[in-house]
Amino acid sequence: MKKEIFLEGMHCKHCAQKVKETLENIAGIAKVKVDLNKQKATIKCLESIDNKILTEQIVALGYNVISIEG
Ligand SMILES: [Cu+2]
Repeated sequence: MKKEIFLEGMHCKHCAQKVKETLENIAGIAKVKVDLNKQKATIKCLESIDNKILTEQIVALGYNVISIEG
């Protein structure tokens, strides 16, 4: 299962890395790719993950979630 998370507020490589690490730590997420230029995180999940959880984790870091697709 693949999901695309469209974000707002990542300014540099460190932001992207923080988002990547946070998403990687969520149980059920197998692979995370963060594209800083596109402000997008692509995740591969092994099980269904509630979008609310993804949003909460990202907002807690200080970034906004515009939408989640997939
Ligand atoms: Cu940054």
